[in-house]
Amino acid sequence: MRIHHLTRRRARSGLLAGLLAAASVLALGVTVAQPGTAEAAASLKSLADAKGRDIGFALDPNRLPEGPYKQIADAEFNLVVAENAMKWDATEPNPNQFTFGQGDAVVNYAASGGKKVYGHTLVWHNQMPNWTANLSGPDLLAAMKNHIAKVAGHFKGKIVAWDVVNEAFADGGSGGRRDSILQQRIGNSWIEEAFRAARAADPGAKLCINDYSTDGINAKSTAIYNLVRDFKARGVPIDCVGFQAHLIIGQVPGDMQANLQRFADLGVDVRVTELDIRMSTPANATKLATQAADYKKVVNVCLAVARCAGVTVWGITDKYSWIPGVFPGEGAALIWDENYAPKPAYQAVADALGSGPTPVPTTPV
Ligand code: 9MR
Repeated sequence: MRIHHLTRRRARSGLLAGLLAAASVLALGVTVAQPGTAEAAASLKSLADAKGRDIGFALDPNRLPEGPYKQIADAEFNLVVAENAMKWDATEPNPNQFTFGQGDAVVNYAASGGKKVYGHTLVWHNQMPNWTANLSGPDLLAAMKNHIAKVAGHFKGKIVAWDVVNEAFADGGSGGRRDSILQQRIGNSWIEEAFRAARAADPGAKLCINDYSTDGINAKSTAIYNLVRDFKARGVPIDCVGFQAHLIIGQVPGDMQANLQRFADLGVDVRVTELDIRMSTPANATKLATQAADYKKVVNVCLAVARCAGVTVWGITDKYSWIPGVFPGEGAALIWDENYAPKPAYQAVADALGSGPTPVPTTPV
């Protein structure tokens, strides 16, 4: 697998060379694959394109003026998801008053580079605007349906798939719903109401349910599995399941492929939606090697499941990752470091995307 000089040098000579390479990046400006050169052939984007899979990243459009951020975003990905810009608090800060500036910036950026947009997220108990806090059940249901109609309606035709509902299930072994205000006030029907509203608003978008700690087979993933099976049986619209994969080094579930496959066998697409693999900081060569192997495992899981649409990483650089703010003492979870130097995980993802048979393109049905 040909990959640009910086990455090859790091892979050959270990951490010291990596540090020197990172320093040279700082001195010379970031080296990323440039369009129009032979090196561009080895971008993650070109490798994923050849496999017919998506390689995505969570975008903060406010970072695009930062040169290396935009260079990597442009060169390495064929799919974009808004890290925060399309959430309820960002799009409807006051009742029925919509602000699409940031979301439009994400869509416009994607369109300028021919990238797909994955929508995140129509309904989530987090990042709900304050005005929803005291609504009665019927009013909250009406507000949720209006929000979905307006937001999915605004972006209609531009979104390949929406996380319609995010993180609706409880942690731990209960296999139950999360005790959110949506669940408390509307009751069990809120999830299917959301999916029906999303289908009506944008019939062309695939509709997904998304969650974390569901990457392996466990009580939480089985609860979602049962919901998808029930929706399919009753004709409630659902097309896909997202597995966030906020993982810890050395802990990729051994049954992740079997888990994704059991969902695919229900007749839905699957996708790794928010991949990052954290470690205790500071990083060292051993931890980075483990992380690289783990990234490769996750990409290989997706490639092994025919209905896995792709893998999305939850950001570009460790500089802006959400991890250290939420898990103090942990971080270094992404595939470019804080100085935008590619980590061993970058080469590992490239190796996974570049290996094995490349499917013969078929006409989409
Ligand atoms: O990365 C996002 C961070 O910038 C926000 O502050 C945070 C707010 O809760 O949400 C983060 O993204 C989350 C995603 O939307 C849903 N799954 C978990 C992600 C990490 O918290």
